[in-house]
Amino acid sequence: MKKTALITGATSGIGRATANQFAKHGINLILCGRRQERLDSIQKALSKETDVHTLNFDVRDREKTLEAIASLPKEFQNIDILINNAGNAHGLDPIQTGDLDDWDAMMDINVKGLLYVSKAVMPGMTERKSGHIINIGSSAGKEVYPKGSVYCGSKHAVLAITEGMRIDLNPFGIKVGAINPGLVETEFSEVRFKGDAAAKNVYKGFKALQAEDVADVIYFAISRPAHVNIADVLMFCTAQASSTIVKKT
Ligand code: NDP
Ligand code: 8X3
Repeated sequence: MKKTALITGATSGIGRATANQFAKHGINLILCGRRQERLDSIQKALSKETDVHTLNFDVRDREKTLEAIASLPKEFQNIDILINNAGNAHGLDPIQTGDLDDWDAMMDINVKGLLYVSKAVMPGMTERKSGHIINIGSSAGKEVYPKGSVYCGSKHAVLAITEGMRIDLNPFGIKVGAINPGLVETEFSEVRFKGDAAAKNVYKGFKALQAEDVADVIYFAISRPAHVNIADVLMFCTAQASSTIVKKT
């Protein structure tokens, strides 16, 4: 029987590449994001390969998140796979001059948004005693770099929540894991630097991970046999050794 996956942040980058990869393998898709035009065009493209439903909501909005997922038509209600991917960095500032709106955005989207979406999806999984949740963490969830304290804090929280989910959902046979990439060339830096030219330099002088590289690993994780759970993956491009060490030409 075809599986159904809900992917947050499916309008761009890692989420969109994951949607493409899942569609190729005939997985039914619930694609989430705030940019309706993109949701429509991705739905149009992927509907040739699988069944696609879109949900437009901001993961910061608790009520809208719960309502959107509760509104799913019957054929999309049994969610087998949840990819908690929506998120971004906002700003790159020392803690003493950090912007409060940036801090709110990172904590509200990366941490609380992930919790709200999970809250809506987990009851079906616990009832059916099956499911697979993958949280997109980051290398920033495993180490802290200068000017990244709040983004890194949000991703450390994602990893702690992932471990907690794996423990609490263990009696239900639900798989939980985290995929933690380093630098991935997506719209991430445009968002972090708010469209500033600095974004263009982030991936210059080396070959960063591409969204498709991360999507490959996500698909690998969800396609393992029932008894195998990929609990935690740290992946870098070859040029990157840590958050602060990148070999550039
Ligand atoms: P992109 O900016 O390309 O994609 C981010 C996605 O998140 C978009 O689809 C966006 O959709 C969605 N999103 C952002 N804010 C909200 C919100 N408030 N409500 C709903 N959806 C939202 O970045 P990436 O693909 O790189 O990022 C995806 C994940 O990967 C994030 O969690 C990020 O932290 C993580 N990551 C990224 C790395 C990188 O270097 N790029 C490395 C490690 C981890 P829309 O705007 O339509 O709502
Ligand atoms: C994204 C990777 O190093 O820009 O999570 O924080 S980094």
